[in-house]
Amino acid sequence: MRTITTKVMDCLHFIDGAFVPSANGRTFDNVNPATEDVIGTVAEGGAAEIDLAVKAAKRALNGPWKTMTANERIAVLRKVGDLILERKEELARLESLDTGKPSWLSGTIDIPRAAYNFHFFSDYIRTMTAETTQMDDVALNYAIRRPVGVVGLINPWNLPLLLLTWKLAPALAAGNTVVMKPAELTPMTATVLAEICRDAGVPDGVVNVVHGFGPNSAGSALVEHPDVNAISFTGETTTGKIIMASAAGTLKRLSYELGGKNPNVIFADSNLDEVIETTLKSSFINQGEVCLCGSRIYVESSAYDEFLAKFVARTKELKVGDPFDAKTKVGALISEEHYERVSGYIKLAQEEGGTILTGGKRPEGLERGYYLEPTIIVGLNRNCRVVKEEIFGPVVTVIPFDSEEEVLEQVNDTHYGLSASVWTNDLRRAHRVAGRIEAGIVWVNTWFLRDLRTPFGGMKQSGIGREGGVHSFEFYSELTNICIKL
Ligand code: NAD
Ligand code: 6OD
Repeated sequence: MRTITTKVMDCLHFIDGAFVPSANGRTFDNVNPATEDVIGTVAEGGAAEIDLAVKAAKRALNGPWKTMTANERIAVLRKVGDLILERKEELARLESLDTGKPSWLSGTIDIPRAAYNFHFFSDYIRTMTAETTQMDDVALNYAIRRPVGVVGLINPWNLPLLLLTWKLAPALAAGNTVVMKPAELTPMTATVLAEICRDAGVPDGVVNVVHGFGPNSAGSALVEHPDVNAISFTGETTTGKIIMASAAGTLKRLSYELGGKNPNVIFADSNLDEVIETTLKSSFINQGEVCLCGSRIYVESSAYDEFLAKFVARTKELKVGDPFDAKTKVGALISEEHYERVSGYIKLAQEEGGTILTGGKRPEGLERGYYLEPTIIVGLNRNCRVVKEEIFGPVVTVIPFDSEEEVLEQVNDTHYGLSASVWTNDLRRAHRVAGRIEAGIVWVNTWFLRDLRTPFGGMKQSGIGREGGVHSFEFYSELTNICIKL
């Protein structure tokens, strides 16, 4: 039984320009994962609230949002970005209270990037050109873009505002109206975002937020609603499969950013000190709760011992603890359930014959909160579940390899295909290996370096479609080709 000890905020739905409770008054608790305190209540939406929100979004498609000029829409979207920056400190605090991530991380990555998503996509509108095709002197074709309609945005808890705005900004830039279903574990910044959209001049009904759970709740009601034209979903691969089945009845357009089990491939000729500093981030930033984190680390045998010695030593130096301590590098995991799941994989690693070189347990002195030490495991092979399955926590496996062929075979032996990073100073090898890895994103000698114009997404069971730049507009718009006989 938890009690409210530090009230932060209660979260209501935002429907048709107003903050409202659920019709039946139901709420659920919002827990701070770093303290296990209840910090507020959240309105628990269901089919009724989704229906109200979708009706409002449908009406708004033909309201002032439709008649706004492109310049007016650009100004509104820029203003959303500006207001996110104006409220950066508050949003960073809320994001860390909701997720357990270090507040310096929210303040330097999550929130600025949320603002940039709006600035980027509002600027992008100006670069859009219509596709034209001329057929000798017989016909001229041109394709006009129009909004898809009402779009449902369903999000995970790991980068709540960053990922919500990564969808919302292009959806609005393309003229759609939206119903967002934030993750139930992280409702606060989405609620503030709704207020920011209103304050920036987004007309009523264009942006709606319905809180609640996934299955048999707000999430599934959004997916099944006949007046929702598209769903953009980021979350687990297994959830993606369920959503695809329930979206089939209304044949919805789907965009999927799903799970991963991303490899880092480190050749002996790379600059090991640089590799280690970046690998610390790609392994443990955000408690390893980033879909792009590299959790399978392959190191060329001749560099394996040196890499491991340095990597383990640097990992032991990472401070785990209070998200509001500026020295903290690893905060708390998102929930008790997730803590148990990740801990279960650490136990499994030992049963599968692995050796834990560092970490694997709750840090001493941190009895409350879902804290787990960054964990490095060796001695596992490609068939172990710990090497195959997404753990989504501060846990990595390190495996030696002897040849390019051998490592590529292991790297691609997975049903995931989100991202990878390759470390080498051999230019030809960099191109060769990067081109053969089955992943939507391959970084060479870096990690998580993002240019928002580039295609973002996964192959195999890590996703369907791409987001970013024109790719986002492809998803969030419908094309009509007009053919004129000359
Ligand atoms: P999740 O799939 O459990 O939940 C994601 C969202 O889907 C939540 O809002 C949830 O309420 C909703 N949902 C759950 N069941 C639903 C249903 N039946 N119908 C409709 N909505 C439903 O994922 P999570 O635990 O919140 O997030 C972690 C996962 O997200 C990891 O697998 C991670 O790799 C993935 N992820 C992927 C990316 C990417 O860009 N590829 C980015 C971030 C996270
Ligand atoms: O940087 C991005 O645009 C992005 N979508 C990051 C996703 C991270 C996953 O956890």
